[in-house]
Amino acid sequence: MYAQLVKSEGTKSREEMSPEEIAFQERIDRGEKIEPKEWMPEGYRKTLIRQIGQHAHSEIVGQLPEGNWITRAPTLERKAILLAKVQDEAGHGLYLYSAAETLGVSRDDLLDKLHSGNMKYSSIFNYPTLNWADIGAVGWLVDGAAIMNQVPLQRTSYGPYSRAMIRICKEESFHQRQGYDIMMKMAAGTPEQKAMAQDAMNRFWYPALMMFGPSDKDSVHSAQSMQWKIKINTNDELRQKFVDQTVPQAHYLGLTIPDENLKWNEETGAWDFSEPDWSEFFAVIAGNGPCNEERLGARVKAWEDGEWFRDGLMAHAKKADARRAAAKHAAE
Ligand code: BYC
Repeated sequence: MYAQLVKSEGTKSREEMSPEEIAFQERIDRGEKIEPKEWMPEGYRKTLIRQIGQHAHSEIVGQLPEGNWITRAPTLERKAILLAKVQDEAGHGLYLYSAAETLGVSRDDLLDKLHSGNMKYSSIFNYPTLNWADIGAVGWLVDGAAIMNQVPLQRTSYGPYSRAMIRICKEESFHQRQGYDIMMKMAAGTPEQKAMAQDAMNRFWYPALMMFGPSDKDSVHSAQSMQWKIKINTNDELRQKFVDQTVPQAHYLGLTIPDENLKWNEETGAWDFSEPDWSEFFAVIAGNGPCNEERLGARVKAWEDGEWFRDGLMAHAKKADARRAAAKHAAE
């Protein structure tokens, strides 16, 4: 069915699987959820830690480009909405770090890997938000792409991840609508405001398309992740769905998608579009995007600045434990 997918390293045919692996695959095929204490292949655990960890990192790094605009939001209402959205992203990070912890990895370890550049976060957050229209474009296109990817993940095979995604998706759909609402105001505003909306769309269109990951022929993990139902769709399938959903929304705003090859295809019943510049994508995920240094620097600084607080919490917890132990001892 997915002939275009490259075979992921380590993907096994049924003949190559151990009896435990066969039983595990049969559970997945029946649509059962896998829960934390149950047996799972080491590759399944590692893939989940990588994906959920990267996803959690994306949420907290994703706060940075929008957080910059809270103090500069044009009205009190816009400020309150943006503040709520940015707080939601912190919550998403926390659910996801908790889901990853159920796989036996510590949050400190995941954060250490992020800070040392050994774990990724979404490419999209390495692009700058230059003006208020960018906040509209981020909500509309970036959160729009995020939901397109995350709705199927509600059915992912790992129980804690799938349950976290249900709540996250509810909040993401509000995020997407707040972005579109900003774009509606800008696109219906003065010629200068409409030009800002178009400029933001021009800069965020291709980076948003890149969020779905490399094209299927270059996606090293898809085949195995789909066999395990960690991923439900291929990267290209979701990218196409996103384009099909977004083109009419852009037309409604009176904005032009920055792609000369964008064309309705009667045969496929979908929009044909240009691929992003994949060399740019690979440069960004290798650490060489416009804002990689700034984003990682901000996260490392937040971690270091919070050390006194973490130390305080631990000292308080130790004292409370000692008090409880002493009270128990006295009562015996
Ligand atoms: N950015 O084999 P592939 C959000 C990496 S939105 C960076 O296709 P996979 C938010 C990939 O990790 C975003 N790296 O991988 C929204 C792999 O490298 P490694 C978060 C990327 O995992 C608004 C290599 O490329 N959403 O949170 O099967 C506000 C080959 O790729 C990207 C999620 O994380 C990328 N865009 O598929 C705030 C959703 N794409 O790991 C926050 C969950 C690919 O071997 N994740 N790579 O070194 C997924 O669904 C999948 O992991 C992906 C990639 C579709 C992203």
